[in-house]
Amino acid sequence: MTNSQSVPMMLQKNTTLGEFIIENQSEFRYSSGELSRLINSIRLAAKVVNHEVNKAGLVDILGTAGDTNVQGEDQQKLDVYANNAFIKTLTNREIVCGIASEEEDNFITIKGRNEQNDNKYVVLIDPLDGSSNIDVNVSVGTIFSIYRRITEPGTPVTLEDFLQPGKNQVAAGYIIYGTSTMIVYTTGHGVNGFTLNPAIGTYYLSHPNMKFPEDGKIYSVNEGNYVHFPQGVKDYIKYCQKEEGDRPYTSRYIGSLVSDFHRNMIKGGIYIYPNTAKDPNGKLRLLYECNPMALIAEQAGGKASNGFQRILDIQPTELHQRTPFICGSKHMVEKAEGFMQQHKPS
Ligand code: P6P
Repeated sequence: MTNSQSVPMMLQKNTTLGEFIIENQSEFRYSSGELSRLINSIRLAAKVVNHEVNKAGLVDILGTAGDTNVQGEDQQKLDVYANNAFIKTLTNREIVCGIASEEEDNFITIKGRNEQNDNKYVVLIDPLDGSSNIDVNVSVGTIFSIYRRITEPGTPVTLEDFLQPGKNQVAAGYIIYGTSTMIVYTTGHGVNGFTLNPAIGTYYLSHPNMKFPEDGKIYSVNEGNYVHFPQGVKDYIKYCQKEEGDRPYTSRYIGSLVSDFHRNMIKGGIYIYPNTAKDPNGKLRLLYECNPMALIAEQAGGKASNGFQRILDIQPTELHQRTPFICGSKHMVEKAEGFMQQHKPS
């Protein structure tokens, strides 16, 4: 039993998210309190969305909103609800100068009280990832990514503020609306997970200092697309399935990135969404899915690449650009990269 005196307050499991943010404020090099207020606003929005997600089956909020997003995907009503909830909450806190969302064609400029662009942070979100699972009651999630703006405060926010490589993120995290609702995030000093006590609406530090096991026995990939995968990915999948040593591995694929990632981070595993002939850059979006998950993975000792390049080093060129994504236990990602690099595209 760990003596509670030996564990810093900020990692004691009865710590609330609010106490943790205050305890960690001094760690953040821009410790002006704005990032803390920003994380707090995400915490509030997550509670609002959680309430709707958890009763989705009870009210007429299922089904599509009758519209499609910039990705050409049917917008689920909860997608729209979640998008609006996060935008509203982030707008009200006078901290953010711009928001980019999977559900918005272009970024949104947010002006401060004095109608100036004085706020320092931009936020990129996938408000409800895995939303195709909503109607079948499978876990979904929110993914967020936070940068300091590049342009001068007081000047209009520009696309340049959003098209930063993932290594520039000052914070990233996800909310998983599963059997319990959790917020998992990093500000560059490790990864911590907080579980919501719905009875009192408070998040408690339930998973301090989360670490990706270096090895694992779970691989997550949509094998329905196998015939369209690059040869290196096919070779890695066959490696996972071969009766040899600690293999075959177990195949687990929920169809919800946040859920597959979260399980793999706790148990050890690898998630792969490769490019195919139909989707030459894969399906997942670099800015508000892969970059935040890659930062969390690396902060927890894992790895994330496109098979050839570290995700966090990719210089974005478009807001909704996609990338092949391999992420998880360090040794598993390295093994998959080895197979892929035997068939490096010319
Ligand atoms: P497929 C959900 O739409 C998502 O972006 C991820 O959450 C998930 O892992 C993936 O796409 C599922 O895609 O093509 O396997 O259904």
